[in-house]
Amino acid sequence: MHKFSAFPVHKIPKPIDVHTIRTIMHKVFVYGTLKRNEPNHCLLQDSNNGIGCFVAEGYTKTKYPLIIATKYNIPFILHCPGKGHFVQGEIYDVDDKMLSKLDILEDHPNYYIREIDDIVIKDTLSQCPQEEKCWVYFLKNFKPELLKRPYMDNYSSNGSHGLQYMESNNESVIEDLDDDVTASNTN
Ligand code: PCA
Repeated sequence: MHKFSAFPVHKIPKPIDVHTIRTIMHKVFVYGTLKRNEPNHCLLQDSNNGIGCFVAEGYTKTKYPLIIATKYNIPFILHCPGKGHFVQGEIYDVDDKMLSKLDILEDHPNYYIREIDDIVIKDTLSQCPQEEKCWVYFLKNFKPELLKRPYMDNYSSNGSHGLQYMESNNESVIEDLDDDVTASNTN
């Protein structure tokens, strides 16, 4: 062992400050099966998928139709701003790895489209409501008849609608789902 350090004590180089190595985080607003106590929430909690940290409850600043569709009873926000309700959900801070896991689950950008939208944070203590720009999974190219379904403001798989979510994770199912909700391309 060296008795004397090569550096006088006051000049010993500082170790790299690990706190300066930042992970880029993204805010995601979830309104469906990814919420707490809903069937896909475990994905956000699984550290093998990356980081998923609860931030706050919130709701969309714009009204949207939140519906359940397909034979698997999947919740969708239809991208039809101004129609429906202010949709309730939860904001999470996620890292790149978690965001790509969520994209796989939602089949973005083929099925759901992930877009930034304004979310109002629910905070009973604050006088003026805070807003956050968050990623939200929308259904954009949808069949117009989906707008005739009942609109919800707060999804729960076990809600009074009786349309409990059924898991679907193989490719034939994805094609099936496309037929159920995606508008056919007329070009
Ligand atoms: N998962 C995403 C979109 C709909 C769904 O079931 C979510 O919870 O926000």
